[in-house]
Amino acid sequence: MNLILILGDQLSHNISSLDNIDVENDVILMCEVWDEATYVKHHKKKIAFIFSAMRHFAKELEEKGYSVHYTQLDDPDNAGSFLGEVKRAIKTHKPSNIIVTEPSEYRVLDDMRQWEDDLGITTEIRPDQRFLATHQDFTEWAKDRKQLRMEYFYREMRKKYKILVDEDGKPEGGEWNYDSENRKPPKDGLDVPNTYTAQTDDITDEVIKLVAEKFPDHFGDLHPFYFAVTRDQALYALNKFIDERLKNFGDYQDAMVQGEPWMYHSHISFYINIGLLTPLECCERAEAAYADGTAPLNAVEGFIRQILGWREYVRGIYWLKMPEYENLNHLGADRALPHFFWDANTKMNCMRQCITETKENAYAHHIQRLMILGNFALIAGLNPDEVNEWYMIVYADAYQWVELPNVTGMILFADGGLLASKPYAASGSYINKMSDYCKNCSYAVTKKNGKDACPFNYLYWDFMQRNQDKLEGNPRLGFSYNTLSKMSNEKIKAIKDDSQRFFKEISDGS
Ligand code: FAD
Ligand code: DLZ
Ligand code: SF4
Repeated sequence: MNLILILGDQLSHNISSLDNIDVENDVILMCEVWDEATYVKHHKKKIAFIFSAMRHFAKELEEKGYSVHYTQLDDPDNAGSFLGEVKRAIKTHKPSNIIVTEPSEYRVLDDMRQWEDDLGITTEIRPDQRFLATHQDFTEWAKDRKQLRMEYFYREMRKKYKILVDEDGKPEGGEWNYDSENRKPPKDGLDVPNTYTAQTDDITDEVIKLVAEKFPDHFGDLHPFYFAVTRDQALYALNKFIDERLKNFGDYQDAMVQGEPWMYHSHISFYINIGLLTPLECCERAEAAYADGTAPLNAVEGFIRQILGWREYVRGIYWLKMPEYENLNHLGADRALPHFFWDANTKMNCMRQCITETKENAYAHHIQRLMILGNFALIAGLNPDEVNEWYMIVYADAYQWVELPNVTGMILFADGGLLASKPYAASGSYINKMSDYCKNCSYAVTKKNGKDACPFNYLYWDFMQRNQDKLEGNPRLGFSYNTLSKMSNEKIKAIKDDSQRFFKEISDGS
C-alpha cells in the first residue's frame, strides 16, 4: 500500500498525490505539526484557518470512502514535524511507498528529498499541477532572456490558456494590458460591499480554542474568525466577488480608504494558495462576467493579470532562483524593523491603518502591502531578512514561494531589478493622491522638511541619495535623479538631518 501525504496547502480533491489512489488499501496522512506552525510565528488567524481547512478536507476525504490518518496538534504522540509524523505512520501502516505532491516551499522540498535515505522507502514526489506554468515552462521562457518581465510572460499565458484572446491569438479589446485605466483615486461616498464572512462550526470553534491555548504569543487577532474553510464556502466567496466587486476592481485597484480594508479586491488568495480554489477557475469566472456584460474589460483583464500573470510569474522566479534568492540584499539595507510594525504605535496614519488592519484581518490589499508598508520598508532601508519574516508572519496567504519574490524583488529591490524594473519608492504625495489617510495624520503631507513634515517626503529623497551609485543608471529613475541633481546643498542637508532624526526616533522607540 501507499502512504499519501497531503500538506496543509494541498487541500484540493484533484491534487496529483491522489491520482490513481487505491481506495481499498492506500492511507492518506495529514498532520498538524508544531514545526510548521512555528518556523515563523504565523498570525493566529492563519493557523486557525489552515488547521480548520485541513480538518474539513480530511472529513470530505473520509466521506468519499478514503482512509485518512489525521494527527491533531494536541495528540500526545504528535512528533511535531512532517518527517516525524511520516515515521509514526510507517510504523502503523507499513507502506511500501510514500507519495506526496511537491511542496510549495523550497525548505520543505529540500528536506523531503532526503526522505528516501532517511526512511528506506521509495518517496515519490509528484508535480503540483494546480499551477498553470510548470517549472519547465518557466525555465524555457526565461532561458536566454536579458530581462524577465512579467508582461511578456503574461501574454504567453493568455495565449496558452486562451483567456481574453480571439481566435487569432489577439488580445480582447486590442490591448494586452489596461493598467493605465486602473489607477483611479478613491472618491467620497464609495459604496464598498461587505466581504464574505463564514459562520464558524464545531470544527472551527475547536481549532480556535486550540490556537488560543497553544499560540498566545503569536501576532494578530484570532477573533472574529470569518474565513471560508471548505471549497463550497470558498466558491461562495469567489462568486460574491464576481457578482458584487469585480466591476469596480479595475477602477479602484490602487485606491486606499481609511476604515475600508477590503475595498474591491477579491480576498481569495488564502483560498487559492491552499487549494480550495483553482487559479484557472477564478480567471474563467471573471472572463465569463466580461462575456455576459456584468464587468468591464479593464476590471476583468486587471484581475486575470494578477492571477495568470503575477501569481504564476512570482512562483516561476522563486523556483528559478532559490535558494540564492533568500539571501539577496542588493542595496545593502540593514536597519532593524521598527517596533511599530507589531503594535501599530506610530503617528504615521497610513502605516497605523495598514498595520492595524493587518493585525485584525491577517490581510491587507496589494497596494497597502506595496505602496505603504513596502514603500516604507524600502525607503527606510529595512533589513530584507526582517521584512521577509514580518510578511511571512502577518498574512494568512503567506507562503515563501509568493511572499519572498514580492518582498525581496518587488518592494525591496533586493534582487537588483530581476523582478521589478525600478524600485517602487514614492513620497507622501502618491499616498495622498491614492488614499484619504493624510487627512487624519499628525504629519503634514505637503511639508517636505521639519519635525511635522510627512516622513515619506524626506525619506524618499534620502533613499535616492543613499543609493545613488546603484540606482542612478536606471532609465526609469532619470527624472528623480535629475531633480536631485538640482537640489541645493541646504535642501540636501535638511533631508539628511530629518532622516537621521527620524531613524533615531524609530530606533529608540520614541
Ligand atoms: P486581489 O487584489 O483580488 O488579486 C487577485 C489575486 O491575484 C490574488 O488573490 C492573488 O492570488 C493574485 N495576486 C495578486 N497580486 C499578486 C502578486 N503580486 N503576487 C502573487 N499573486 C498575486 N500574495 C500572496 O498570496 N501571499 C503573500 O504572502 C503575498 N505577499 C505579498 C507581499 C508584498 C510585499 C506584496 C507587495 C504583495 C504580496 N502578495 C502576496 C500579493 C498580493 O498582495 C496578494 O496576493 C493580494 O493582496 C491578496 O488579496 P486578494 O486576494 O484580495 O487579491
Ligand atoms: C502554514 C502551515 C501551518 C501553520 N501548519 C501546517 C501544519 O500543521 N501541517 C501542514 O501540513 N501544513 C501546515 N502549514 C502549511 C505548510 O507550511 C505548507 O504546506 C508547506 O510550507 C508547503 O511547503
Ligand atoms: Fe502617511 Fe505622510 Fe500621509 Fe501621514 S502625511 S498619512 S505619514 S503619507
